[in-house]
Amino acid sequence: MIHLGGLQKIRTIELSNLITQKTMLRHPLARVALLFSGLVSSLFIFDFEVSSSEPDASAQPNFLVILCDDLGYSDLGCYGSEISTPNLDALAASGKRFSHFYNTARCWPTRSALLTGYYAQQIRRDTVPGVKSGGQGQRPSWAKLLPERIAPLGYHSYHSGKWHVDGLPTKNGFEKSYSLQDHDRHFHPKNHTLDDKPLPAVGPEDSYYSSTHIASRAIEQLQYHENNHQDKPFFSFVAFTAPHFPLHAPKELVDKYRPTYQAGWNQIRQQRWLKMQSKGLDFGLAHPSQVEAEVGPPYDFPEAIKKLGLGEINRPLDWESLTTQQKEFQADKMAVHAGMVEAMDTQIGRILDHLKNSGRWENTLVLFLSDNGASAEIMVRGDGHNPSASPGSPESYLCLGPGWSSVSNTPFRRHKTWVHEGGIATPMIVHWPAKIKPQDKPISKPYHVIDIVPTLYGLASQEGINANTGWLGPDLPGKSFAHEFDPSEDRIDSKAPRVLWWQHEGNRALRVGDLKIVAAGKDSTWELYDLAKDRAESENIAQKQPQDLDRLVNQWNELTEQFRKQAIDDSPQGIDR
Ligand SMILES: [Ca+2]
Repeated sequence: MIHLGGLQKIRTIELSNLITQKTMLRHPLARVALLFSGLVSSLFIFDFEVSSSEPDASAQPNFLVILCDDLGYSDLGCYGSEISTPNLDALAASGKRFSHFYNTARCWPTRSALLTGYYAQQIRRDTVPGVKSGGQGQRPSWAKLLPERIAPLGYHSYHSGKWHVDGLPTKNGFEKSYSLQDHDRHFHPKNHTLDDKPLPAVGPEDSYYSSTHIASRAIEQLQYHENNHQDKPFFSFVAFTAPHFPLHAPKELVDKYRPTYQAGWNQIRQQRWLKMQSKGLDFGLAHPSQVEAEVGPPYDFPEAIKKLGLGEINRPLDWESLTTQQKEFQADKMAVHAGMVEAMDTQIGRILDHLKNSGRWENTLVLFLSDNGASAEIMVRGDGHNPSASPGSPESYLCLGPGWSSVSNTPFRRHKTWVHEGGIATPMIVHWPAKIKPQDKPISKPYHVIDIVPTLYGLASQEGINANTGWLGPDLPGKSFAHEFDPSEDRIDSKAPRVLWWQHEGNRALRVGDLKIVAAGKDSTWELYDLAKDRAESENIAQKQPQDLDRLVNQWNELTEQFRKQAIDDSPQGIDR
């Protein structure tokens, strides 16, 4: 049940979500909260009806969620890239793109948020001071993953690729899992599991490539589903490890892209920006963000720079100031990155073909997104780096670095781990022939990976999350974006601004409507931007609008404290619901 604390929270913090989220409106106490708040007209009362009918299995959609790793905002053709991504471009052309979709800036917090519907700090999957949390944190018992939530609704769930969530996939609702746990080898992984049992290490003679194998396993699982649960819907979670470092790609693709990137990062970034604008992604900006030449990788590994040789450079300096050796080395790195993205797109095409051939195409909702922005990191791990090895080959260990990640994140500021737009903005494609009408213009309302659980659960249950759902734990901070699929659907939208919160390694942000406060690093001061006209985060208006700054900072502090309290509470009975 909701006690007073829960009610207070709904009224003060979650109000914007509450007004738009039918699921919460169905709770009788949420109704009372709204009626007393005086902020809703009587029209909303039509949303209050509770349906108790069982879901109609024939109408329940299948879900294919494709999450990739460290892909930048503009790395797909349909988001402005020169990289060939025909399968994802076609998906976007017959579906929709989101222009303001967000992740959490890092691998593991995004995965836990995507699969639970909570901010990672609420469930101890990103650092909370004084609490055992972060990459090694264990979720509270109430923070279940989506597969366990939708199993009672008839769904069978499958996982293929990166995991990076606490616990094992098959102990968390996934019926089948291929888990690639070796994050240092795209060609010959040493650690990977099938249904959580170790597989033999892949030998050098094997033709294994991560994206190919992840797709093959996903297809195998879908085939298993057809053979064993044909009348039931599925949730397939395909988590590619591309294009995360080390930059490894099939040689023919690296060779294909090598000439392209001789042009250098200044020119490619400008080309992308021009193409983005032609694709409805201009954000009202006159220019992309200024590349911050002094901002390098988030972590220093000076020994790695030495191992990589004189071609490596850890600052995004003007391309023309680079030596010939640096230009060649850097251009090759981007060629491998592009090869990884194209190879992943090809493998996504195989999975989509399987859906078409198995009759699941019409009623499968496909989501594609990235777990964080492109990375400025530079390091050498795994089997090390052989300077004489061909770039992108198994003996090489290369990272994108800040020069090219500034291109991948065009037109935004900063990179993976930061919560400026470059770290947290992701391309997001949705496709569902049965329900989604193709739309050229991107959906520009802000959404976040915390919104995926409310969306998918709502579609699976055909009702949403309500008092009868039996969920333990705090109210979900996210809201469904399913109404965006069909703009003709009657819907009264909230006038209240959307509130989104971030924190990662001292980097902090809060977006309220179009205003965003952001700070880089634990002790740094807050900056304030109006994203409606300055999504490049170029003009800090903190001094011009001190009241807005104070209001947002207070709100960030309140939410942070609320999430900290939730993170320490393991007992379902101690939680508001
Ligand atoms: Ca990542």
